[in-house]
Amino acid sequence: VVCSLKPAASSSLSLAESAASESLSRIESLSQVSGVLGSQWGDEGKGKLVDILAEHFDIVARCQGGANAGHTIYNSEGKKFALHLVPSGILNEETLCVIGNGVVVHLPGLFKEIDGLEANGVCCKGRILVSDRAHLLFDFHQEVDGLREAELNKSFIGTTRRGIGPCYSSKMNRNGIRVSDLRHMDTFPQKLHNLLSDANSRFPDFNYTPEMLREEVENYKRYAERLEPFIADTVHVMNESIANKKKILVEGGQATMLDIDFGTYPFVTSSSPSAGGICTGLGIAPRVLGDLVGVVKAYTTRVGSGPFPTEILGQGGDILRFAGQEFGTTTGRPRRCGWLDVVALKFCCQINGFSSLNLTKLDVLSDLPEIKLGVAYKQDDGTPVRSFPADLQLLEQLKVEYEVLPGWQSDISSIRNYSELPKAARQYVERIEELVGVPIHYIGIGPGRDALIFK
Ligand code: 2SA
Ligand code: GDP
Ligand code: MG
Repeated sequence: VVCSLKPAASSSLSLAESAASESLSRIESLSQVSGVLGSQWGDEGKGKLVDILAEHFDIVARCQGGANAGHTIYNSEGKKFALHLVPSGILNEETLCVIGNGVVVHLPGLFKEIDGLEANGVCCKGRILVSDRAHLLFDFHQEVDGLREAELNKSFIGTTRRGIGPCYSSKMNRNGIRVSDLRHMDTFPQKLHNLLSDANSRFPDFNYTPEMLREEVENYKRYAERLEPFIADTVHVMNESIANKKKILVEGGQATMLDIDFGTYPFVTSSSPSAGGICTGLGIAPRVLGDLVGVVKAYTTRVGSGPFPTEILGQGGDILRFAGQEFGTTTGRPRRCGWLDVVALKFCCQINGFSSLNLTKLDVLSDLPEIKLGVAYKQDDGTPVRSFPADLQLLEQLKVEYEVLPGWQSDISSIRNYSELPKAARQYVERIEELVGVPIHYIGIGPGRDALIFK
């Protein structure tokens, strides 16, 4: 089913036409305010689904994270775009893209991204709003990110070094600088001086000089001018849009297992990529939230350090990494690979209350003779672990129980109807649904815009 097909007018519909009409009505029935969230450790393919759904929404909004995110999408001509701060609705020219108050914004990075999009024929003018409440992420936050990682030595987190943790720390310390502060260039230098002095007193290798402040203030005078047309009270915009019956799609960055509260702390990011982050990161009420689609890869990947119970070490992991091209979209780092972890996925479904799932990259498993599903955790002495544990020591030691399912060993990348998938592929999909208790409505069988099966 090619998602962009419009419903056929004829009363005697072919199989392909009726499937297309069903898929369109499935997208159109998504709630007025819907969300697409990562349900593992990130890179599930959230960007692709958001790009496909964007055509049916007025606004696509980011609510958390920053340029640590890497969302890869392809336009209808197959041209590749890697987005970091700009929401994945940008390729659909009718969509307004909102960068909400919960996002941390590195302005030089944002401008570079916009310039890159414009150079590739994507018009951004008047289509991107940046919240006046969003915090500014400075170059020095990125430097501090690197210094913190170096200090942690062997127990480093494996951050993207995009300054995310240090910027959210400034926000929580209550000396952060917000987009609205750019409108007061008289007080801006003092605020920046306070932040830089803080870093200077904390890190011996951070060399703060008056010249550094002068240069950065000059840079920000220019950035402030360029940003002015993008700045908006996005809380007002979002709530007015909801009152005016506009359709809003929230695009999550990272994923629940990297959530500052629910993830494998401290090996997490510094924001709330789960459902709660939507309300705090956009200023909209919980009761307006409708459908939330959890995006889940048909196997698991993780980039950076931290526990990964179903990880496949050695050659097995390499096979998945190369078949799935599992390298960081932002940093190019090789991603760790493993089997689908149903215990973690159930935990994630509980926290977010997903109405449906998008199972992605099913095509990547096509060559495997058999596929494993991690279905339960046990302690060394055989005691079952009931839910995803907080205790990292326990997580590192537990044993995973697997179910082994047959592979299908055939190319599924050109299939567009669920019923045409090989029986073993359908069995895999349906076993996941059964174990997790959430329906899989979308199945990814390739990176392209049309490579989506509606179930
Ligand atoms: P950070 O930079 O402070 O948010 O890092 C903390 C942890 O969060 C992980 N993290 C990610 N994991 C997967 N994908 C992410 N985005 C990029 C991508 C990553 C890349 O799309 O591939 O290119 O390397 C992302 N962003 C943050 C990170 O690995 C740390 O474990
Ligand atoms: P995100 O951060 O969740 O948006 O995901 P990323 O863009 O970081 O990583 C997902 C990668 O998988 C990207 O390169 C996508 O183009 C690709 N992708 C998404 N869905 C599919 C799929 O169903 N099959 C295959 N083979 N690739 C996919
Ligand atoms: Mg990514």
